[in-house]
Amino acid sequence: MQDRTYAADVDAGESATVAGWVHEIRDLGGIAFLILRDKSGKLQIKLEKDEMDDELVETGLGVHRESVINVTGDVKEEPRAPTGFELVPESIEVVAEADPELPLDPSGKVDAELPTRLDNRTLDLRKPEVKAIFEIRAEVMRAARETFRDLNATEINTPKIVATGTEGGTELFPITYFGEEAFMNQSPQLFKQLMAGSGLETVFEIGPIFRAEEHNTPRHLNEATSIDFESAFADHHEAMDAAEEIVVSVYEAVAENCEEQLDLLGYDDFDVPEGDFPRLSYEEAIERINATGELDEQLVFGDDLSTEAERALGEDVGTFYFITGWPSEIKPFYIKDQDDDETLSTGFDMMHPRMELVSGGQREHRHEKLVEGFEQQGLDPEQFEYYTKMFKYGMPPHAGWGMGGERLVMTMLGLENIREAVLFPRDRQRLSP
Ligand code: ATP
Ligand code: AMO
Repeated sequence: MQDRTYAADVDAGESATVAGWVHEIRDLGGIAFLILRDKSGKLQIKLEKDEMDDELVETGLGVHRESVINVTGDVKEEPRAPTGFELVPESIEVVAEADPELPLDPSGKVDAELPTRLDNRTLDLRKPEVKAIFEIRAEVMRAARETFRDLNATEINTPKIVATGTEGGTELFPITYFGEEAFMNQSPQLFKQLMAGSGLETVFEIGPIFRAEEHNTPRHLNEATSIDFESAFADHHEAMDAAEEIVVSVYEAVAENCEEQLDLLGYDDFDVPEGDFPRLSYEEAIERINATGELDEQLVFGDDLSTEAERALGEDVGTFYFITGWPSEIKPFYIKDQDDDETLSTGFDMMHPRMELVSGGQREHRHEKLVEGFEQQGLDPEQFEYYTKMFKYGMPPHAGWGMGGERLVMTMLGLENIREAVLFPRDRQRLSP
């Protein structure tokens, strides 16, 4: 809109046209106030009944909350106004009238349950503290992209409709592709590896992954955003360094560029992790978990970590940390075994004290070993020929990881439910909006 001024940018002594939503109407008798809200904040519009044109006052007072209006008038300094300024209108145009019955109250005076909020995201994101989550999420993605550039990584986009799964057969969403069975991709895993072997060498992707997870938990989505990294000539130690760099740099960026949003979310001081996250071996990790006495049954080598186990260890460690050297048998075929001990893998996870954020590892780049791995995992190597064949034409050693974008935002902001970090979450109950 031409000549529009944001509420936060008005200056006393100027004429301005503002546009936004009617946040509140306060009729005090002789004087009334409309509070207009836009992307930048709020502005008080003063209606003086005896002194202003009747039609103007009527328009202003007749409008329902959350209607969209354009207002033109003079800006005055007014210490009693919430922002120190008020606008004395010459004209008020009702651009889009809102129903008097709203499914949720964007002024936040009446709390709404999460399902109601998710059904009405348009209204929900008129609340500054909800909008703040998504502004921070955008900053997280922006900062991650910038750090990837520093890591000399090229952004790629890989297909989301695929012929095979990679992360275990049961969690696939099947679709029909011109009469053929196909799936929604669970991970860019195989494609990013193929690109690590290409002239690009170091790549990243920020995109959707689809998991037909049966369980409905506060930290799983059926469609999530994965931040993926893959680099040629790198090992798992270097991959962990890169994951740490991304986490630290996005926290730094949020601390620096999202002060207002953090304020709205109630952060007086926002802690930026310092890096050098402890790297515990899997064996140390299960020993420490067992020592907490929090689990009913002691963990033994080969066990995966349950939610309770992750939580117990997270409380014990108290910061971000890595778990390295996972048993080979519980890591996927594409993860390389350790050179000196085939029972241990180069696979790692990066943990936030609340939950797992990242999985990664060095990859098996030797063609023969890779094909053996498929067979061991009960997968038919023929189906993956499009992938394995490229390992015959000069595949360098490479390593990488995938980081859950929503989990990163959720843990950063202390959100209780991962759905709060997604505009339109997909879960067992939710396919629209
Ligand atoms: P005033 O003489 O203080 O401008 P008024 O007599 O025109 O006010 P009232 O109905 O007495 O109008 O005001 C109602 C309330 O609104 C009072 O508490 C007053 O302090 C407050 N108020 C008046 N004008 C403003 C303004 N521009 N911004 C914020 N509050 C205001
Ligand atoms: P993994 O399956 O562990 O590894 O996924 C990597 C990270 O993605 C996030 N994540 C999820 N977040 C929300 N809802 C889900 N259903 C969900 N599933 C996964 C988690 C997890 O740590 N290909 C490997 C990565 C690699 O080795 O590069 C992979 O996908 O934060």
